[in-house]
Amino acid sequence: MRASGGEQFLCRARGRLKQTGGSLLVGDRVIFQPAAGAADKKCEGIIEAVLPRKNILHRPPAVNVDQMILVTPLRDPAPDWQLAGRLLALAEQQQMKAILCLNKADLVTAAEQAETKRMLEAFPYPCIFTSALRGDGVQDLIEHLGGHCSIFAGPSGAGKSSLLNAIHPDFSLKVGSVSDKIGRGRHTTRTAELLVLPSGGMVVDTPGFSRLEFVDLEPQHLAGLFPEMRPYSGRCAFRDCSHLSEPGCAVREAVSVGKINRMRFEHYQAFFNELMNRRDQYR
Ligand SMILES: Nc1nc2c(ncn2[C@@H]2O[C@H](COP(=O)(O)OP(=O)(O)O)[C@@H](O)[C@H]2O)c(=O)[nH]1
Ligand SMILES: [Mg+2]
Ligand SMILES: [Zn+2]
Repeated sequence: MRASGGEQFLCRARGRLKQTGGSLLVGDRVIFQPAAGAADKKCEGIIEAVLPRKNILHRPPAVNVDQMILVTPLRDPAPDWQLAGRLLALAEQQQMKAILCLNKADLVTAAEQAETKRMLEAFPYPCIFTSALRGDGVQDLIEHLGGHCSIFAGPSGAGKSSLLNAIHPDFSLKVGSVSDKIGRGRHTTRTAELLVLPSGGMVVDTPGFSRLEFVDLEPQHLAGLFPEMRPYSGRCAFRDCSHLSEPGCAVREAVSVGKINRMRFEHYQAFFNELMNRRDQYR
């Protein structure tokens, strides 16, 4: 545990932590009592209570995260835009801010980068082109991290650990997706760790996600996770419009005139159908 002044304490819980059913996760805020007495016990403490959690992420578990840095490689591996869309919806569901970080900018030409920029017109999140290798965008990213607790998400091999090392070389995080894969079946640490930035803010590195499903989400609530749709979804002819095929749909109209990014709308359609199919399966 880290006190508000920054000193670290090794803590035990007093009995069972009833607020959280006994569990303690990365990012939890607690009230603890520094151990009294002997000087060698100076850095020990006892956790009295866990404060209410603002949000919770599963796989890897982390709580009280303010913002997601979604790292998507421009090449090697090719960008999985739908996975990016899924993670952004997940961030919205957990009331986290999100930033899209397009990494490995050194591997694409200026023309390819411009093409990606065009594709991201009317994208509702800040987009930063970065290169952990060359340093592009790293300063910009640091500025977005100040004062927040941010989780680095995105597929394995995207460059999350490399970017964190570029931001703060002392992190010395292990880089390389290939060795990650070899280590997976063995005793590799798969838990997330909260890292403190000298420039302010905290970050959580994650091993990456491959298959992610929406949890506790009904199809009719999906549009609420697309911030750019919110100004239009109340203006559709039907109050319960799914925005897929109904006449008089203000959302589709906004897509057709370029006010909503087309790729984002395609993600919405795909996720909506997925949620409907899943619901039908369990009927
Ligand atoms: N060319 C290039 N390679 C990168 C960049 N960032 C990461 N890599 C490489 O991509 C691989 C995966 O990086 P890593 O940080 O382990 O990805 P993670 O799984 O998302 O943490 C490693 O071989 C890195 O050296 C970058 O900006 N440019
Ligand atoms: Mg990594
Ligand atoms: Zn509609």
